[in-house]
Amino acid sequence: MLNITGARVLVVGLGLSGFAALELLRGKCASLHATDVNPLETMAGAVERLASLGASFTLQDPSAFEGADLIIVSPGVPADLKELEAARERGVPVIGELELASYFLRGPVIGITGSNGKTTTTALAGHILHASGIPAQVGGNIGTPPAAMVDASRPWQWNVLELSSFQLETIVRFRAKVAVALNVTPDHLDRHHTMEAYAAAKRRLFETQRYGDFAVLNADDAVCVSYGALRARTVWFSGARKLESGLWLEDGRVAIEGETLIEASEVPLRGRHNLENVMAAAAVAQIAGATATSIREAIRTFPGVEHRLEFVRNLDGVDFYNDSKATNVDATLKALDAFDGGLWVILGGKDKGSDYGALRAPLKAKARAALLIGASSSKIDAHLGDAVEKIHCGALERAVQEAWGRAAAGDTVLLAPACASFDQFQNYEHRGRAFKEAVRKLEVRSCA
Ligand code: UMA
Repeated sequence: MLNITGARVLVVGLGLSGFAALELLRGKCASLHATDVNPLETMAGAVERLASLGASFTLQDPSAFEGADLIIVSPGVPADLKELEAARERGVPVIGELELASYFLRGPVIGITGSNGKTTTTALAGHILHASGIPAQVGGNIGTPPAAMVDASRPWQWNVLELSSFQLETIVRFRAKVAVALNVTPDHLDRHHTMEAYAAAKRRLFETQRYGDFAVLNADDAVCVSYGALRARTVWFSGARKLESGLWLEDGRVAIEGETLIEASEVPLRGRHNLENVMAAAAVAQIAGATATSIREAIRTFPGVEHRLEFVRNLDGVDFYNDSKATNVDATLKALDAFDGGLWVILGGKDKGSDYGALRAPLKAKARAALLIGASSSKIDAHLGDAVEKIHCGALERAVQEAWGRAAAGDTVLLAPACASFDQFQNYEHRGRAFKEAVRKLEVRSCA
């Protein structure tokens, strides 16, 4: 059991998760301390918030970690930071914010992970549960830190959590009654170093499950299949073939145990990958008690999620789509898969150690040009070779203008960058908003 009473607790990272952890711990331990690589004064409102929490602050250096009895890390803080390794050697427990929250969160957890699609699936699962009258709150990597969900949690209410490898890497006791893995493809290799370590971090979600729990897994993904060999009862789904049991896509319809759940044409989201997300969310909702009828109705009315293949506008016959959340190569492949052709694809940003070679074939088949932006432009250029015309634009707004200047009616301008945003933007939301702003500023081209 976690010993908080009387402990001197250090919270590492003062973003959403760090502050949520501090709020949760207020009044529960002997003293609260915080550290961050950035000076407190550079973070809006942080001085006042820390003062109101009665927490002290030290800029992140080895001394900040001295004397702590318990260390809570934010998801963005590498678990192998040398100060954390040293603390573990001293016998100091180091846990993540998710693990901390799990000690206080009431109600069962639905944990949804995967390299791509987890935000859409989490939002959709929450939408179906709400529409079905099943009490649920939604949070995690999607935006609300688990620690900030504790107050509103109730024993009879589901906690639907989007979970990243960063959050799962350090779990010990945290357990999901229903755990979902959508797909596991290379991502965050700058943080996890190897694909094996990345897959192992996500595997933790299934390792802490018990008999009687459920695992909802993609039957076509080898890593997800490997998670099925653990303790939980597995519900499989497939976007590619008929299964013996579970959910699959067949003759243009989503089927549960062979019975039609919904026609694919009724799903208001583009792309086959979204049908996989629909299957996973439907499986989760069914386990939580939703009926096929209410699941179907809720899917039909799902508004989608901002920055995920989000339709922005049609101007002069040219469609603009914002998939700023496509922060890795696999997500961009899925976005390309959702269109037939005529694409002007905006790629680039902060590289995460990715290989962009897999984009060559679909770009050659479907794209009129790749518009390259940000720090990874040269690397992407080299990896794409001569598969597609490449236009170096530097900034996002310039790429939008360039694409608009050359696109013809029927074409699509797609932001699906395959990279993180941090070289030019605060985060992918900021990048998505900047794209939409640039698109809104475009004006109809006058006929010559
Ligand atoms: N920091 C340090 N030391 C370090 C590294 C970071 O002090 O060694 C500090 C930074 O200076 C900053 C703070 O840590 O002040 C940020 O902490 P954080 O990166 O954990 O960010 P939070 O604001 O707590 O947001 C986190 C998730 N961020 C990451 O995992 C990087 C959010 O996911 C999540 O929505 C939020 O918790 C609530 O659960 C974002 C994300 O990009 C959307 N996630 C990745 C993804 O989806 O690919 C995993």
